[in-house]
Amino acid sequence: MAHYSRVSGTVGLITLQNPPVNALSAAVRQGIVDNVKRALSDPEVKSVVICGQNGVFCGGADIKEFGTAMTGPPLVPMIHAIEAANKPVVAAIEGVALGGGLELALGCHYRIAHSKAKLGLPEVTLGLLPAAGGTQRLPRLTGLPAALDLITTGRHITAADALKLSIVDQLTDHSAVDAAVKFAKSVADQPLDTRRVSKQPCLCPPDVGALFEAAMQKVRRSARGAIAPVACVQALQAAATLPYALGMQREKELMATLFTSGQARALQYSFFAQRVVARWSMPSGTRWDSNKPRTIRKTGVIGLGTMGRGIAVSLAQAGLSVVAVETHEKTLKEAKQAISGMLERGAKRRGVAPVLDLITYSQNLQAVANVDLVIEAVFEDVALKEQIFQQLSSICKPEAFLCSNTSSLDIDLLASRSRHPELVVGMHFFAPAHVMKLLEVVYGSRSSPEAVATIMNVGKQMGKVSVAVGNCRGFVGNRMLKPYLEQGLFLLEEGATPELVDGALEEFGFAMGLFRMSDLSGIDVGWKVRKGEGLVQPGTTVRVRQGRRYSPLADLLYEQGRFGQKTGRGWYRYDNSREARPDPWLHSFLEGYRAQNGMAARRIDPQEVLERCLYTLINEGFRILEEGIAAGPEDVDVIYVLGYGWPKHRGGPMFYASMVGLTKVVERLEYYQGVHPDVPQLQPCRLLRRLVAAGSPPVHKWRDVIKKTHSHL
Ligand code: 3H9
Repeated sequence: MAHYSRVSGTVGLITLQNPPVNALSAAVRQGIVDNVKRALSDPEVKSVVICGQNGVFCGGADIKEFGTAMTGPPLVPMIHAIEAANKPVVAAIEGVALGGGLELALGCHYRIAHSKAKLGLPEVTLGLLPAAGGTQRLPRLTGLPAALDLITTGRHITAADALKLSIVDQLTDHSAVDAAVKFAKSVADQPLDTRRVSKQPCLCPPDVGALFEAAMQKVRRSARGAIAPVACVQALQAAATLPYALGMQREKELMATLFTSGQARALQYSFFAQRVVARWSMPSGTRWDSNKPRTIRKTGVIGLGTMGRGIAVSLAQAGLSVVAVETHEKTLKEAKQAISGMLERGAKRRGVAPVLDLITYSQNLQAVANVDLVIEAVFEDVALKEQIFQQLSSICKPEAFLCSNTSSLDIDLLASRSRHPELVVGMHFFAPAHVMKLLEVVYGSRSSPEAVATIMNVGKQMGKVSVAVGNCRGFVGNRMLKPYLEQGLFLLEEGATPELVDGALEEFGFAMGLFRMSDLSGIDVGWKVRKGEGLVQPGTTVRVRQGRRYSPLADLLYEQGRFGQKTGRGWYRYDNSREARPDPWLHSFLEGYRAQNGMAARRIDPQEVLERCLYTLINEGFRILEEGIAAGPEDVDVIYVLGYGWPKHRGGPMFYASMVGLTKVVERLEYYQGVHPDVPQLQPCRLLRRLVAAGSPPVHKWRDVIKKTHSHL
């Protein structure tokens, strides 16, 4: 809807009304069309202002309408009619002007923005392009290089940057609507020819061919198979080389291809999935928002290694005070320097003052006696963590929340060391903790809903997407990773090379294949985890352990001191650089290993790599859903996209399984299980079979089947 009023005598004020972000639904578009007509035909009205209610201009097209039979007036002619108006139309931008919202503003003759507003064309992040003239009008205002940057990345910019780029004409620290009304009156009689952006030439640098070649190379490299960024460059190429009307035609054609693509569906699913996970509920059905989070002001971080430093920075940047404790003097000194550097760089990037004084340092655990929440981030050693929880339980005030940044350990065990197990929750951050958006919030069997609600809220304050998950070894992300990594090792035993496996996974869209990832995170790290599980048997190559197939290949590399990037050798070699190079030593090591174990190398197809690695990971995801460790497929997918480099345009493992077809996933798992009966992870899990039996419903209907599965257990 849109509300109309006449203000200040001669200004027609159109207010978009569609909470919470005034998305351009059919009703809003109809409201704009009707009210623009009304204002233009009213002789008393000399100029028009368009704004949004509740301090938000517009969040763009209504994404919920995509994929439905769209009704109501289309955006493009609506915006053209505004631009063609014979009375000045001014956009009053508060809150956000994103996507179609910014395109609407670009069709207006003037734009006045509040200094705190954010602007951008984020369509590419939804697998689309700005198809309401955004690709044609923006470069006419900003020039091509800036338009290429904004449209291919979809990043939001500040109002100050928008002013510098000529996207807006004026900023205000007060009401943008009041400023726009005043401005609209002042320009009521001004000619409009130079204000119609589509009539302006596209601002091209002299070497435009080279600019596009470089831009195309850049997006192809970083898009990893995503089609929307490429289409964005093509649309901008049309803006640079074709007259406006033909450029619009090209924009429309490119959008038509993207609009119905699987990638757009995946990315839009991802957008909503990130919001669904915030509405988490515990298995008992208790919604977290009905259990009010407690306000947290003072926090503590124990252990200032890489993770602890990132967590302290992230807490301080969220405005929380932090007591940072590190018992080793040398580490503490280094951490202080590192944390100050991170805070200063972060502040510079965001154009704010660094919050160095929010962090105080101590070598003594007693320093956290007065905090509301402690995050323990010491080395991943269960005995050490148990001891710290016991100490914290007597040092901290009784109502303090005690959290552990463990990546796999038992939260119930840690809780059992505290006098208040209901206040113990896992906070699994991802490295680097001040950059990565994901936080797994792990509730134990005794964690109270209030504790989980509070930690979910703290995660949100820290700018994280928090996903509540149940307690099991490795939680969701690392638990699913295990069968995936194992398949990689089995494939090496059977004849593959790290390059072949990684090549297939990177072609699929992962930023890094599993062996490059293992070299980066450290082969020693995985070895310690397996040792803790009692799987390591130094000096032997026994290939069945704990009753199932086991590959000791990674253990053998560990025994050779090949820990990955940090030692310059791992699955690859790194000659004083981060670049992974194939290593002839590794190839002959694999040949020797196969010969020693009587294994003949066979030719392995990239398709087999994908099916075995991805389908076992997906199968584990279904087990996690079946056990209620994750509430729904969205939770699993958000974790994988934000924490594990799963290609965004493929939605996440569970969404991908639904696109491949659950029947096919089951069939291929059964096939591989027939070939490898000693690998239980290849056995399709019960929920997966149940979903197939239920006719493979779309992913948003899986929760119903999961609920039924739980009620049968
Ligand atoms: C487009 O414009 C295409 C055009 O170029 C051309 C077409 C021809 N539609 O994120 P929040 C909902 S494509 C529908 O939690 P925040 C959201 O689902 C669009 N719903 O709040 C959530 O609902 P719920 C380009 C939308 O304050 C609620 O609003 N635009 C839309 O953290 C609150 O959202 C974009 O890509 C929408 N457009 O952040 C902008 N936007 O309460 C997408 C939000 O049921 N939106 N919702 O969970 C955003 O980036 C953020 O939502 C925003 C607010 C920054 C606006």
